[in-house]
Amino acid sequence: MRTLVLIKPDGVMRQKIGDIITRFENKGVTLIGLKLISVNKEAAEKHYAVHKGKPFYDSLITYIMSGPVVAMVLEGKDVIDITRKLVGATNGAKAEPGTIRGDFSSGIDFNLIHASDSIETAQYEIPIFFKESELIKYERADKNWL
Ligand code: FUP
Repeated sequence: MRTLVLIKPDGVMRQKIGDIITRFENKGVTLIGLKLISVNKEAAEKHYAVHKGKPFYDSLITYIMSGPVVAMVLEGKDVIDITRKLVGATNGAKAEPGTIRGDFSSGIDFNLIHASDSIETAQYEIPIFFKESELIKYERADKNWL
């Protein structure tokens, strides 16, 4: 199972890349794709198509295009649920302490990170940012302990 994670421009600008990736590494999922990108309009609109027409859609598109984004693909058993738990609730004000949003975000406008919410969503989102050839297949050396 795979999921797409984006560290959004506020996360990059606030120097949280290392902290966020460390949490995923520590938890035991496998990082199989990683890049620093500028999200163009086409990718932004495709990624957020599900929110088209909602009042926050335009600001969402502006936000994701406002600076560098770290895109990654994580792989592992139950990786979607595990990742969503580590990310926390959408609104940082309500996210539990210990989660990424709970620790670093205090609102909904800038909540640092995106993570796919289902297998179908992951299958839709991953190809927006990665070619299959950019995903590296390997096993973690500590896999038997995780
Ligand atoms: P999440 O899956 O937790 O990232 O949340 P959603 O897919 O529901 O929302 C995607 C992004 O839209 C959020 F990161 C923030 C933004 N959003 C708002 O700004 N206002 C809302 O009411 C809901 C979402």
